[in-house]
Amino acid sequence: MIQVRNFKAFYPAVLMVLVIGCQQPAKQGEERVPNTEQAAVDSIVVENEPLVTEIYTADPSAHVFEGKVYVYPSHDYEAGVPEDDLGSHFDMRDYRVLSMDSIGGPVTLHNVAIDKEDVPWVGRQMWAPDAAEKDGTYYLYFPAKDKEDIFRIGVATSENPEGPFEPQPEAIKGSFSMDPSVFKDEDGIYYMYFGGIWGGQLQRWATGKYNPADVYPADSLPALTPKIAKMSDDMLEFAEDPKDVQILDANGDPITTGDHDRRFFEAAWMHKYNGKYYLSYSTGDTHKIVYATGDNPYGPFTSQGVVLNPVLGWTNHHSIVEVDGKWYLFYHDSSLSKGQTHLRSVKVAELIYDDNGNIVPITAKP
Ligand code: FUB
Repeated sequence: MIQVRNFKAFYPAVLMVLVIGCQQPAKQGEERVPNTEQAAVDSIVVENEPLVTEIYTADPSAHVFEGKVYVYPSHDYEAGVPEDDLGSHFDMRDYRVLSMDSIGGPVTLHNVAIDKEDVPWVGRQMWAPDAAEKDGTYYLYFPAKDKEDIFRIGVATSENPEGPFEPQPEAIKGSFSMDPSVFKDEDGIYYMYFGGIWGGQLQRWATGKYNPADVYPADSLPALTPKIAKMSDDMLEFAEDPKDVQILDANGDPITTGDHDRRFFEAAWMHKYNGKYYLSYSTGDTHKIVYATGDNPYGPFTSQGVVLNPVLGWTNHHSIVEVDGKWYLFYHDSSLSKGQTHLRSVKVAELIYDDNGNIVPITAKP
């Protein structure tokens, strides 16, 4: 384990600015270009350092376990796989956990928590993970393509939050697509949210069965949604068939496929603030993290606004966690790799709510 002295700058909310710019969403098949000049609304501007610089890290899922902050990121590295529209260049092979006693304090980069060679069913691409704790056992949930190149979600267990984790021999039965995040509600029930379109393959499951053709609903029709499933008591399986999580506009109509500024792309995260359920997610080709609120874990959720404007790099991915009475947004950008989309670094900023429970959007400078 390496003690990291880094994480010197942490400049939370200071400036309200208007960032001006506009960009058309990329169509599938178009080149994915790093993006920093997107339309943005009034936002808090932050500028933070990567939590660690020894390795590239991305897709941070943050939790407080045993009084410390643990971050479960993807471990980006240069695998040498050519870039394509399905994200083949994100060819990660293991996970490393980060931890810190407090936000802004020294960050520990732990040893490899699990490697793809340890997981019999995994073929390639260990993407965005999450973790949960129940009765003293830690569960690492991770997506990867199986030997048939179909994304599944696996689970591995440990007595320690940082691992090493022992994988289940097979992926979670009935799992598909990627970006799992596990939310524990106040009644002690755990739910997994998951899914992602394009390279995440969610569109291939629209009929309930795998269809390798990438077909999407027409632009005017309801967009594909994230999925939710209650977890079994032993946390190793789904306790129910995954269900659609509906995201509605202010009129109560489903967000449509053509609404690239608000439709679900990937990276669903759930948190609860003042009794309300906040579903946040990435809009993919418009590069934002947005959120929608609801009254229960299943939704429906009503679209509200932006959490995080586009960062340097193509992907935008986050988690939201309360630490010592303050709320924080963990996110990533490609500043350390000077804009390489698949080599990202995890950062953290304070998250502010207004008096009505609206999240004040953040603009993160590289
Ligand atoms: O890191 C690989 C993929 O990129 C994640 O699973 C997505 O959320 C995006 O960040």
